Parts: sequence; C-alpha cells; structure tokens
Amino acid sequence: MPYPYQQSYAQRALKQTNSTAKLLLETMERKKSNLAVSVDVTKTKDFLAIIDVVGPFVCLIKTHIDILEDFKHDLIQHLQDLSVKHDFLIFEDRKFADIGNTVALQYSSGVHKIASWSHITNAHPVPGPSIIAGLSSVGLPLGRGLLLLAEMSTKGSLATGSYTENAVRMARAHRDFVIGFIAQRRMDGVGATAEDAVEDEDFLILTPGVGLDTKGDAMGQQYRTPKEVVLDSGCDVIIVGRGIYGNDPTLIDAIAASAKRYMAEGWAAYLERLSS
Ligand code: S5P
Repeated sequence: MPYPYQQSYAQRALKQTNSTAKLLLETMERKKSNLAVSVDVTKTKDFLAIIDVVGPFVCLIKTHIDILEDFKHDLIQHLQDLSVKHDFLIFEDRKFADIGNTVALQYSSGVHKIASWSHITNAHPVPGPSIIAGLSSVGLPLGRGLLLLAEMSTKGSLATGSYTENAVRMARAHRDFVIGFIAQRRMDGVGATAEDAVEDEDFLILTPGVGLDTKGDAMGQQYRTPKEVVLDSGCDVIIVGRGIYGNDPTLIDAIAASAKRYMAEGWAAYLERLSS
C-alpha cells in the first residue's frame, strides 16, 4: 500500500475528516493545480487584478490582508466573488503566535475578521497547544482549517529539530482542526512514538520558498524549484509570490504567463511523484 502522499489528491480527499482539507484536495484535483499564489501587494487594485488573472491556475490564494494600505471591508466580498468565479480557496497567512484568548479575538474580530472569510489560516506553535484551543474555538464551528508552521523557508530558521517534532505532536492531538503544516518536507510520522497510529497519517504540506529563476532574496528567503519541493520532498502545495509577479504587480500578461508556468511545473512534479 503506498503512503498517503503517494496517492492521488482525489484519493486523499476521500479520507480527510476536516471539510476544508477535503475541499482543498478536491479543488487541486479538479483544477489540476497544486499552485497557491501569495499576493503580497499593498494596493487593493493590484491585489484584485492579480487574483483575477492568476485565479484560473490556482487551487489557493494566500493573502497578507494587513499589507493592504487601502483596505476596506468590501474588498472581502470581491475576494470571495473571485474565489467562486475561479474556484479557489483562501488562506490568510496571519501567523498567529499568542495566547489562546488573544488569538481567538484576533481571528474572529478586529478590522479584518479573518475567520469569517478565510478557509485556512496558520499559527506558530511556539505558545504550545493553547494556541490551537483558542483558534479552534472560533474556526472549528465554521469548518475552517489550521496549518502549523513546523519549518520555515528562511536562512537560519529556528523551527528545526525538536521544535518541529513538537509541532507535529501538537497537530496530531488536534486532527479535527489542524490539517497540516507550512513546512519544507513531509511530516507524516515525525516525532511519533510506538503508541501513535501513524501509518495512514496524511498531513497537507504547503510549502513557500518556491522559485524557478532565483535561489533567494536579500533578506534570507531561500527558493527551491517545484520539482524539488513536490517530487523530492513530497510536499503538496507550492506557494509562489514574487516568482509570479516580480517587482511590478501591473504587468498582468506576464503574471498570467508565469502562473501558468508554475502550475505546469507543480503538476508535472506531482504526476512524476505518483508514477515513481
Ligand atoms: O517559511 C515561510 C512561511 C511563509 S507562510 N516562508 C515564507 O516565505 N512564507 C510566506 O510565503 C511569506 O510570508 C510570503 O508571503 C510568501 C513567499 O513569498 P515569495 O515572494 O518569497 O515567494
């Protein structure tokens, strides 16, 4: 029997208990895309224009909603309309990192009301399991999913070794809400003891630090190719930001072409993984 990650996204969707994890895998299969675009721009106009043009090629759009200088709440309706138009999920990359009570408020309330529109969000495991308790009190009744940052793509990251193992243990104890990880490799079975039943464990791995043309930036980011990420490391979703829109968010035709290219590379690596 192949490991879960060697099965198709469709097969894996059938076994997910969290509805968001299931929906993401089904969307990947339907659109033949394991590409997520990270839309890190500061103007609403560019933000929506990029999403509209890359929408057909992605399974997921990743946002940093607090980067937008001209945020108004009606933007959320536009984002949701695009998510329906192009059939993608939304992932607000909020990286929560506080006590349970505070993250529950940050997730549900404030200017952005993230839980009301973002299918997926993420958290640093650094506070311990209480961060999951806080976020799931808001997100679970809404059918949302959480990713823990088990590793990071940056040079000198402290999220390694026993920190990573403990992140996976935390996730394993909260499988109703934690659907997987931001990480650079598969995490199934990591940190497991003999008592843990992990043979069928299937965490989704969403991986940033993906670029085809450069190896990094001037601020510690490190890039690997879709092939290294999906085929060699067994990750599920490639997250690409500047590799797709470069330094000019207005070059819409080039952005579309780039998204297509990453989508094709990511899917080819997945098909090669399935056949290997
Ligand atoms: O380890 C990480 C985790 C994340 S979520 N490394 C990352 O780069 N990210 C995010 O992925 C980061 O916040 C940014 O939004 C995106 C990568 O952007 P790029 O322009 O470097 O592709």
